[in-house]
Amino acid sequence: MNSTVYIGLGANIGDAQGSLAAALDALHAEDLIIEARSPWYCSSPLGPVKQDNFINAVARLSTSLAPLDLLDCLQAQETRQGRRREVHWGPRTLDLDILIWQGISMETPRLTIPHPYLTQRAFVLLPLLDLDPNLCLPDGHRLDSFLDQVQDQHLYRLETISEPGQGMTS
Ligand code: A4P
Ligand code: MG
Repeated sequence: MNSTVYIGLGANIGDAQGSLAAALDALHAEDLIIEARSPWYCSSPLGPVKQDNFINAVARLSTSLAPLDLLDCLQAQETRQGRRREVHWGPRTLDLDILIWQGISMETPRLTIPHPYLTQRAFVLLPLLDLDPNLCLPDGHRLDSFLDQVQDQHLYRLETISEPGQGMTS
């Protein structure tokens, strides 16, 4: 049976939007279907590292993979697209994070779901809500209840919300 999963995409080196679109195209496969992508957002860098603005987006997937297998798949794609893990929270060509896995909460050394910083980041909350305005965490909390605490974070949407049938990945 397939699971519904939301992943976050981010990049701030080179053609960031092109890299994120290329990653979604490459990930789309028999055991991993990209169902929808949020609009692209431009966001100020969050965290202690001084770096360029990011392009961020979120995608909804349907997959038959197990959580750690999906993480392997995302990390392999990051590596294929030139990701180097040099500075924690530093600049990157491609970052793919698992944000929400419907019905699953887990905390292991390699993987925490929901993503531990999800509720503190406007650049994931807003695109998640674009895709599914009533989305909740596995514990039942509505995502829109966290918007107040990220109001001071700077980001803007780069496009209007896609109509069904429009290209998802480019
Ligand atoms: N890991 C644990 N849980 C997860 C999960 N749910 N999804 C582990 C993905 N990975 C998860 O990640 C480090 C390790 O986290 C992985 O090996 C995996 O086993 P990483 O991608 O190698 O390193 P990182 O990205 O530097 O660390 P992290 O903690 O993933 O950072 P974040 O959370 O991705 O934050 N500002 C803006 N505006 N936009 C951004 O996209 N991103 C970051 C990085 C900082 N500031 C930003 C943005
Ligand atoms: Mg990451």
